[in-house]
Amino acid sequence: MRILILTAALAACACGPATQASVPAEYGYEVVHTYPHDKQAFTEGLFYLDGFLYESTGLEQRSSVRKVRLETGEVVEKIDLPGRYFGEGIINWKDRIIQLTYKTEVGFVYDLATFAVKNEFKYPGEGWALTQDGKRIYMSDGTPQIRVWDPESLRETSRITVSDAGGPVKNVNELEWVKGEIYANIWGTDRIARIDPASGRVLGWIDLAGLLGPDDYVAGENGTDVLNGIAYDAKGDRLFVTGKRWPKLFEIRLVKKSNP
Ligand SMILES: [Ca+2]
Repeated sequence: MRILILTAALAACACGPATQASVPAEYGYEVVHTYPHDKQAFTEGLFYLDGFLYESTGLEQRSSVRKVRLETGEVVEKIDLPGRYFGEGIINWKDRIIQLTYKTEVGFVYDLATFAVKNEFKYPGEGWALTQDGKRIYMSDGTPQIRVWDPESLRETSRITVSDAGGPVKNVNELEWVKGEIYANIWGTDRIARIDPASGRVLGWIDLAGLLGPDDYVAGENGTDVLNGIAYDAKGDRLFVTGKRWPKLFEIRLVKKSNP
């Protein structure tokens, strides 16, 4: 019997290397380009499409959806939300833009070309961010859960729980689908999680500390706020990040940190 137990214990030890392999990789960054960003824009949603950035801004009385020229920051299309709404994540689907609001449980659908409001829809709970993979829409609500939606009906079909070795990851915010992974800003931090959409497991952490330099920070209630906003140009393989009321938007390249 003792031999049997020993054999079982040895077999259990074989799990060691597999556990080690599941430790998320750590990434830093290099800045490839710096672009202007509206320092009044309280960025809540961001995506890239055909040469332009589409951005949603938050705060009551201040919320909008904008189409922005990447190189200059020029706003070429804009719609303001009714003052009671706090705009949150946006994403394109076919000829539409879909937008969440923070606590009002109402989403808006706009015409991608004209920004005309096409319709509204409802969902329960808070709305934080949206992205899509060409088949499904992914929606964050500030919890470790990412909701999976059917893009036509905007109905929930399943959920993903984001976790790493420390357990569920809270404050999952702005999302971006990047080469088969979901990238997510973790609210209130300088970190982006690279998430496996199948398991919810964090595959890697991107550390963006120091991206916005101290000279670009404005202190105070209406000053510079947190990192938020990820957009990916799949054709050009370009990754863009910015933050709430940041004067700059950055194209970055990830740099894997060496293992400790
Ligand atoms: Ca995004």
